[in-house]
Amino acid sequence: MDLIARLGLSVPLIQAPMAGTSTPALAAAVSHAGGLGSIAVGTLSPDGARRDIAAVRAATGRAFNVNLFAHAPCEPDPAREAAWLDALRPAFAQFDARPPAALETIYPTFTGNAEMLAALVDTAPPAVSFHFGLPEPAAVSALKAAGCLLLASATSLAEARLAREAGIDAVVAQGWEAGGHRGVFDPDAPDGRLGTMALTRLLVAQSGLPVIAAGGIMDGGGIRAALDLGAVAAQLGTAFIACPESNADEAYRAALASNAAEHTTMVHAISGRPARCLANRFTALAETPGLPPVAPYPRAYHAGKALNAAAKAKGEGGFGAQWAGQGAPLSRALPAAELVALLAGELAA
Ligand code: FMN
Repeated sequence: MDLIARLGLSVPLIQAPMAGTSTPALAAAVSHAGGLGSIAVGTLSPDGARRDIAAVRAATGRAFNVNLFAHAPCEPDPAREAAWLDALRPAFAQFDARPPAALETIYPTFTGNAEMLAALVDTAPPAVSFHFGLPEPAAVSALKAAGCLLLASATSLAEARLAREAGIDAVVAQGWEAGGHRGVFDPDAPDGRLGTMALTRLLVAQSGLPVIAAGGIMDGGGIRAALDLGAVAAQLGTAFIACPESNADEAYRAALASNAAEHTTMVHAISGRPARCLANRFTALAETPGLPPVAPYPRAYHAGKALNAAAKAKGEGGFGAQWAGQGAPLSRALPAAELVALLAGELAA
């Protein structure tokens, strides 16, 4: 299957779905410029997903991607969560605030989510991608019958093989360098931490699926390197955060544009799953010795978002989920269409 031809792309480039940061306007601008724009609906309700899909469609007639979280359903763990909230109490107190009394599952997984599946089948986006795991067989069949091309993140050969067995059409090889949440299917299993180069090559050779390379790719030279490794396209997230069409707040943009971009770190404490973030006050807090185990994903994120809101209310932006990959210092703050044109030009040079 020629993924690029099927999606009608003129640049072998996917703007990564970025929950909380990507927007319909960003996705539409990227798609309109010849790449594949993505929206992330994993944190939205089915109605929110329908609204965002309609917004992309209203802005461009070109193909786009809709991303979902397919993690294992979250089991509340009251004792562990109470200890975690207690450990965060002093951080909240710095901003005259208190942690939430109890954690909530702030968004459900796509797994078993019949209403979200119905929203996707009804709207039939050209591409649908999954992070943190794979959809159930019935969802794969329904989405394929609706004409959707299916993509899934894989951080290892084992995950890529599972994607192939599940009927996924192409795999996003997410290297250790990548910004945002690691797509590992089981966050409690050992993580081989493969870098983008080794993982892309491995999946090209052995997964049996077309491979999209992701992690640390910031410019046309990086995209070309990914193609040289045998990838059919590159997926770039961090490169698009500084676009005016993104939802990144001022503190995030300022950090990305500063020397702070030279330091990213993998942090569990913000959401309950490992994610690569600009080193900031939250990641420093996460390294405090003697912290109890972090509450499970996404329940920990309820507290993480509350702490950021409390800090922001007092003018401190350093507790944000400032996800970014290792290529962050190469970020360029350009409108998305200009950035895609620049990337295409660099790739062709
Ligand atoms: N991947 C997803 O599949 N779904 C998401 O919602 C998602 N959110 C992200 C948010 C941000 C701000 C970033 C930087 C990445 C996110 N990712 C998400 C990971 C990307 O799909 C991709 O793996 C990553 O951006 C590639 O690395 P790079 O950021 O170095 O380009």
